[in-house]
Amino acid sequence: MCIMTVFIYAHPAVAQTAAQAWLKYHPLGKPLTVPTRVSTLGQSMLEQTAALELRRGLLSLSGGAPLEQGPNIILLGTVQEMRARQPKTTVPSLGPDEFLITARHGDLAREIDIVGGNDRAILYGAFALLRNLAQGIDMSKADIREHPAMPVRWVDEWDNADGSIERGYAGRSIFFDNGHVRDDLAPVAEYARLLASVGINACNVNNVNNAAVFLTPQMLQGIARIAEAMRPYGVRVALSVDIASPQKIGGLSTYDPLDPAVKTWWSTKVNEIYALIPDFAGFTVKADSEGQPGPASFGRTPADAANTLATALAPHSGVVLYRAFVYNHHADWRDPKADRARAAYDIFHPLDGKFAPNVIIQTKEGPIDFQVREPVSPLFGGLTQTSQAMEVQITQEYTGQQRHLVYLAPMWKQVLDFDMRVGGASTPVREIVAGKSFHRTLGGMIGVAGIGQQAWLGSPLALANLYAFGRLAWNPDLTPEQIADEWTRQTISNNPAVVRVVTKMLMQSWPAYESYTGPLGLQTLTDITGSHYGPNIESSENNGWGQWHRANHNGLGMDRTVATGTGYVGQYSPDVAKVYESAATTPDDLLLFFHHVPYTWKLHDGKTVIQYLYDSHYDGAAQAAHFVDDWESLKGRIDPELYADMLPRLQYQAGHAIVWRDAVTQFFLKLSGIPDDRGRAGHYPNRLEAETARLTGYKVIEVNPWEDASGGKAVTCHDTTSVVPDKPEKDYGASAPAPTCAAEWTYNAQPGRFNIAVQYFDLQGGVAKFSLEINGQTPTPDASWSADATLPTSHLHADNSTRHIVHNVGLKPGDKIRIEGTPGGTDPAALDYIEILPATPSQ
Ligand code: GCW
Repeated sequence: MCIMTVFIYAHPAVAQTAAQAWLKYHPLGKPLTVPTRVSTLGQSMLEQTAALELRRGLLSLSGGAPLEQGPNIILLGTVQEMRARQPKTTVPSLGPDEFLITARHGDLAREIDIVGGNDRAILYGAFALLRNLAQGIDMSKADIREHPAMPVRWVDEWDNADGSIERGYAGRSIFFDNGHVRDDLAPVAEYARLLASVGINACNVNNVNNAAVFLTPQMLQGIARIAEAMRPYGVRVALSVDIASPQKIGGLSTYDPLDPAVKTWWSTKVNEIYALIPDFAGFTVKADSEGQPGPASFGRTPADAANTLATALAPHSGVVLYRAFVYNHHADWRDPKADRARAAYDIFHPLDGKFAPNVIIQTKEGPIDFQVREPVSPLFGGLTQTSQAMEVQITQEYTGQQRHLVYLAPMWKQVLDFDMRVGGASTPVREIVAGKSFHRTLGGMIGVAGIGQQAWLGSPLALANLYAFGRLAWNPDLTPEQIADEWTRQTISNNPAVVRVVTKMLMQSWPAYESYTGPLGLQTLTDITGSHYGPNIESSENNGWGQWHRANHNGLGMDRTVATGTGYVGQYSPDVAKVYESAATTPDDLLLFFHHVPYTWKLHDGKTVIQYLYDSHYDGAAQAAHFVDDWESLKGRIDPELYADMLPRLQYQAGHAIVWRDAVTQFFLKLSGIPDDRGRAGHYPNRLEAETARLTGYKVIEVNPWEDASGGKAVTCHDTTSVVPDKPEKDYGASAPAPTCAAEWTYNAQPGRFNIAVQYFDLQGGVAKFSLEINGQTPTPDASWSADATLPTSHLHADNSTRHIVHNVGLKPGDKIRIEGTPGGTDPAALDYIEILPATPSQ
């Protein structure tokens, strides 16, 4: 018997740490319920990592009390090691990544055994013990046995070699810079800790677009260093590959996947990779999609391409994740039968059974593209002889880009629980992707993470999504509430009142976002050809991208039925298709995804579609405002830095939810001609529009799209009457002194104290300054502010329309309210309106 005890532990000095996420291990303020002496039975790297993690966590949870030296221990080992040590005790056989945590109480000593089916399982057991302790759970009688539901639990990064990140909202890459792998990979190791703590076992480090450069010898050397940094945490590295690599970087004249020279090129390349990275996980492929090259150029199928890669990887036990995200982005929008939603099933279903055993088809959760709500992709039910993985997006491309709080676990959970009814039997997606339904050995979940250098995901609460992704891939039976509760306890506080508030906010956030950005299955009504952030309702029409909602004067929604529409509904099993084929049985929240109906169509509760659109946008924006109140209720009960970091984000969201609300409701009011029966849409009685003010220097402009500004107009301080999309305006930077412009109104309503909301456009390219005066006086300290946020695009529209509130201002009839705007750089200090609201104290 050999009991190894490692005493040395040093904290690495890392700028970006896992403690910025949920691995905080706040002191519990009470004695720990487990021994704090940690020993390992074996010497493997992962077992040693497990011991280090435990010591580090226990030290911190106990508030720095020295770790015990006595007979009580936490003992770590594999099944074989435990059996050898304790021949008289039955140690059950465990599968890969499966662990056991058992407390035993001898006469003289207390012991917690963490037993793993493999080395990595010991690390997972260690993290599980710490997770429980950090939540204040008594572990003195621990008796836990867990195994992951699915073997493939990967995160994908869309990082480019230059260090930018496609659809990333947290700064630059932790992996790459300027065409190279970074020298300092300490943050990569910290990321691997985070991933391992929730059971994620591989990380694909590069973008699925423009991937060829990642297979060059120089880059692979760097990738090997990344693999080394992640290896101690059992996180294997994978790469996205460009199917044209044999031609682009290999010097061949073709990349036809069936060409013998191409096949040899891939085998040689794969051997080169494994010589550097023996535990390399595999390849991810985006081909024939959104401009990426693919097998179609040679008349070959995705199976031909996937199998060529799979053959090269098979001797090393590597896998191919071939993405089903293949569609024609030049579709004919005038063709009522054209339908992007059909593409994945149309292309991949006929290939079922033709893929090599180490190929996994990676399908986005819905048939379009990570919209705020979509039905489940029918392809999950359409591949019964092929391993499958479900791709979800942790980075919030279409769900508020981390500037809006949107906890996505409830959405993922609905997809996982959805029963595809294949063959008329119960086949929920979670069992299909786990490989259970159709007896596949591979399968799993992939989360597009988008982590960057700014505190991983930019906004602290957004990290609940990364956490939830790992937890659901490990155990899809967990509920989103449970996961939110766990995450909050580890990240913010164990105080039940705090946990209640934060969990409630998280749980309400996706429904809120859905209701102000795209209810009833309309998808996110955002700028489809641009940033995917603010509202731009017509941008999805009249182009080939296929995210159509077909709204016109008479009705809206896309007819995807078999009877009269695109036939998409027929891709589901008969049990599911029956529900979606008829508007009467389709759930309201997907109605407009499947059916084109008049605005006066009655939903299941009798409300018309148009009235629902109005109500949901007003309710959703009100909910976003409540998040601010909820957060304010935590003042003094949570870490002040976290409080101060999150508050302005939620205030911003509340303002931007109003921008969304007004854009969508104004738009549909005009298009349908049917008024809001509660009189709100298009009527803003407390609003003073900038275009109606007495203007000094400011010029009135038409905003494009018109619904992105109140009344379609704004004023800008630059000497222009139109704004060219995405072209910077005249630069007032260093050379010319910035002019100051002013808009002035005379107040003529009831006297009293009010909040004055100022709606302005915070454009990229400079920091404009604003100030508000009443009768020439600055009324409050918050009456001067800078437009210094980083929001998408330099085009003046809803992406950057922002609300600043000046609190508790006294007003009486005849008062002059004046806003002065000073452009900065290319930001023209543009204004939309001011709104006079009931007073609240400023925070
Ligand atoms: O929705 C689109 C994104 C692209 C992304 C693509 C994909 C990586 O807008 O940025 O490209 O999905 O999933 O391949």
